[in-house]
Amino acid sequence: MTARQNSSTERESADVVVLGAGPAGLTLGNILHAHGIDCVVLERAERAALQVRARAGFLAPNTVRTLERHGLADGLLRHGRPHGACEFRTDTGTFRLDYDRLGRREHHTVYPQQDLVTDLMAHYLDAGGRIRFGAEALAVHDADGHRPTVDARDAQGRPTRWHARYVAGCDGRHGAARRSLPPGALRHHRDHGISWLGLLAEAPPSLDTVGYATHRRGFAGHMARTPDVTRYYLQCERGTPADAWSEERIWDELDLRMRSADHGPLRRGRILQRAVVDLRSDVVEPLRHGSLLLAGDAASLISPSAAKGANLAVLEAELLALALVDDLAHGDAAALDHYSRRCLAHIWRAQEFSHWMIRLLHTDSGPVSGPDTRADSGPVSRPDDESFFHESMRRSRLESLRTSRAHQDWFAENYVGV
Ligand code: RFL
Repeated sequence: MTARQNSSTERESADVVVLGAGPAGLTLGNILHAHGIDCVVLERAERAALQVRARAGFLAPNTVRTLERHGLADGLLRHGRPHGACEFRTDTGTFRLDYDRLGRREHHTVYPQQDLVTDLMAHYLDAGGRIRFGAEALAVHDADGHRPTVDARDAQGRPTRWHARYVAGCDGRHGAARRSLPPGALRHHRDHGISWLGLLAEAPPSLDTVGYATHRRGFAGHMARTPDVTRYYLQCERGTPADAWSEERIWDELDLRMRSADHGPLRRGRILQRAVVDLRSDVVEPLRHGSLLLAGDAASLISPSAAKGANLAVLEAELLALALVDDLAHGDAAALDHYSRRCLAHIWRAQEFSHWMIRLLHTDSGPVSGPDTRADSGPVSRPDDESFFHESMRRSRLESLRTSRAHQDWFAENYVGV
């Protein structure tokens, strides 16, 4: 349904205009479309680019169940791999937690985010859903009323105005939804002051677990993605350009921090992608502003330390979709009224655990960028330093996780939970 508005602006409409085709927008679009709700997804990127954009990969059991409930889990059930253990390598020793035998005895499913996005797009389009690729949302207007509009630019650069009943802002951290929030919206922001060099290596996993290494030179992490591709993280100094380190230096540093001398060398390979991630938390409150509703990264940013971002996005998208169906198909607005409060409870719980993980995994002394001249143990700082106090607490937290079954159960429950 397209009409000319004024001389050059296309005018289009849908009951729900979804901004962004990431895990949040596509889960939402699929559920709405399956319930007969008129919706469209506006996505700035082209389809091919979305299918190779590697990000998260650990799906929580709740995420899998949510996608299963809506017939969206075929690919991940066929190709995803169960994962239920992590290993902590520290200067006081190494220990492994089989979290699938602790807490709720649940495991992750490893399935790369770009594969999930590819599946969700195919499912939605095959069912007759509308996505406008190359369409960038610029601003949301009149969200305080019942007829919000979205100004967008289509793939050819032509201005388009979308008329909607609701706008779902699933366009991530820098999207138009966040930019269009009214002045009263709160943003709770925390910069953890820590940066990671996120790497995707064309190399088989070197451990059969997630690997978390705390080291005086900084944190290093290992996460399986596929049998041939592994994600690594290396803590780096804030402001480090992503291409500052040579591949050889990256692998040497990973070997050092992961303590390969004790555990065997990492399986090296070409670095396929690299990006610097500044660890930040950011929560918008509330998530509903009249007819504009936020989900996924647009609603809250969470550091990747506990693999929660994509999982929260799917969970929120389902809650939002079902609330919109209640309202638009059945005239019942109660779930929509509670949407923000319900999501924020999950978001803050995930933020708290992610924050706990950040404090567990980073020493005050790292990251160190020069050559390694110090031994791998011994005092990190003088006993009168504040950093000594923090470091002692961090070590105590690790020791408690290593030895206390109650603490391990708590960890397992939170690690797989959203
Ligand atoms: P997404 O996936 O960012 O999707 C938002 C979509 O909106 C589009 N978009 C717009 N479209 C139209 N108009 C505009 N103005 C638009 N602006 C943006 C974008 O092109 C995009 O397609 O958000 P969503 O759906 O909320 O999903 C959230 C997850 O993607 C995110 O939480 C995680 O991927 C975070 N994350 C990671 N999480 C983990 O748990 N483990 C990881 O290893 C991990 N690695 C990562 C990550 C996020 C990264 N980014 C965003 C910097 C690595 C990276 C590089």
